[in-house]
Amino acid sequence: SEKLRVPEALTFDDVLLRPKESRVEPDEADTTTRVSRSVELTVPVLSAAMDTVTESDLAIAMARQGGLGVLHRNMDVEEVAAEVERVKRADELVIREVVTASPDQTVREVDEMMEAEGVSGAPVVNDADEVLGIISATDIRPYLEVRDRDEVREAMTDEVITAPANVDAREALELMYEHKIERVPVVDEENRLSGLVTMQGILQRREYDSAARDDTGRLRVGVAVGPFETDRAAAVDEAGADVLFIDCAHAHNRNVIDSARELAAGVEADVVVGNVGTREAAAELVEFADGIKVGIGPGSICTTRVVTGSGMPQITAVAQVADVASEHDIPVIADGGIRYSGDAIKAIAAGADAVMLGSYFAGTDEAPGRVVTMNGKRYKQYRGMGSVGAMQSGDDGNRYMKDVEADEEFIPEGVEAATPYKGSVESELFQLVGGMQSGMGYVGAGTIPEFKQRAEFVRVSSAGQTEGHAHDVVITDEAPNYSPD
Ligand code: RVP
Repeated sequence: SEKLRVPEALTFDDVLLRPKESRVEPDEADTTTRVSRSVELTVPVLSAAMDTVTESDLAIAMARQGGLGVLHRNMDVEEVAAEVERVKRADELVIREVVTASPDQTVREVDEMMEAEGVSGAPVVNDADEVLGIISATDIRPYLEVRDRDEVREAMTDEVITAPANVDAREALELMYEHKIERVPVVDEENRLSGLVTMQGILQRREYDSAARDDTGRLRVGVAVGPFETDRAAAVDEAGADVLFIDCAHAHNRNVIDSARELAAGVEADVVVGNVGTREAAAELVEFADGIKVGIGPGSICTTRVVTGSGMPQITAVAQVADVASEHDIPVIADGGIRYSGDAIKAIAAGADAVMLGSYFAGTDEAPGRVVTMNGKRYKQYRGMGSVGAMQSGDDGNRYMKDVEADEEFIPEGVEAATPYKGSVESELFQLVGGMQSGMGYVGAGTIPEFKQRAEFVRVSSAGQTEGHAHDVVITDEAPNYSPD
């Protein structure tokens, strides 16, 4: 029967990268990529928009390391807008929420205030927010013993060095060196306080020299939005989100596409649409999306394929979508099913520009939720967004259910689980990206575009698959990038 003439579809374990002549040392391999039309990353890795994975803490850590966190949508609109702002503010050169003193406070009061706020200096402003001076712990110290009821105006430095709103890091540092100061208030034309630049802040930013930053130097952040959630989209766009991820388990759906197209036209941020897993779906999305996300059922906590009988093995899905997307110069993100760095680089070989991972990050310190111990091992909770728990705690518009009330019975497509506790995102990303760079080295490619060109797959049998894992040995020490289960 025609019905039984079926095409083959492959996933990670079905293929390996064919080694090729190389002049590339792994640590020289450049992983710079694009996740959407105008957003570039130095690290081609995103953390999943799931309520046990990405909130602002993880998003901040991801962006500092050069990747991108995508905030989940199991929180209400105000909450997620505040989360976006937290990420955007985290590494800002100019601090906007400044602790200030008033001239007629006593020295003692200001000392206590600075202690409580965890700062060691404060601009002194009047009721109109005009900067009158600046006071630091050093200014206060001599007063505290004998004259702690003196007013701030006595103790402050009144010849204060300020900077204009458009100051950059270099100029701020120049001012600090020249005047031997550690903080510079930022003022408008009328000398009203609009922010503060600190030496500590500048040095901290320097530590993250490959961070994902927007044009004004703030960290980048992605946000998941339901295809029909116009209000959420508008709110997070307004809050400064860099990329919106229009999130649907099956985006190749007429209503979803129509709504996503409209939503994309109304926002300033780039818009990535997904998930899809076929050429035909990609052909629809390239018309309006700034990026396409691929994955129908590969996720570790996902039961879509078992429950619905539908899906597409991930290497084939990525390759098919990338065939179409690359013709339109639209980035592709491979989402789900990645367990090892080798899987991640295979996804890129298949045509993806970046990868998204859930379980890999769910066990880190920066992911929400606490560490639990079972049988002497440490874990963190990790659950599918289409699991019973996530759908019950989510608001409406969850990507795995349509028009379902919270207390209604529904058909889950995910499970609730636990994943081994892992430590910091920084060390997890170091292993992941390092392994990907080594993969680029085996293929002899120095950049992601070159790698996509050069990479070729070979097909692996199940014997070859067994051979590839540690075998016929008992592992005695855990490797930081490999666990056999
Ligand atoms: P993984 O990295 O294999 O844990 O997969 C994470 C991905 O799984 C998510 O980015 C999302 O696309 C998908 N997901 C999330 N929830 C569910 C579900 O409940 N079925 N699937």
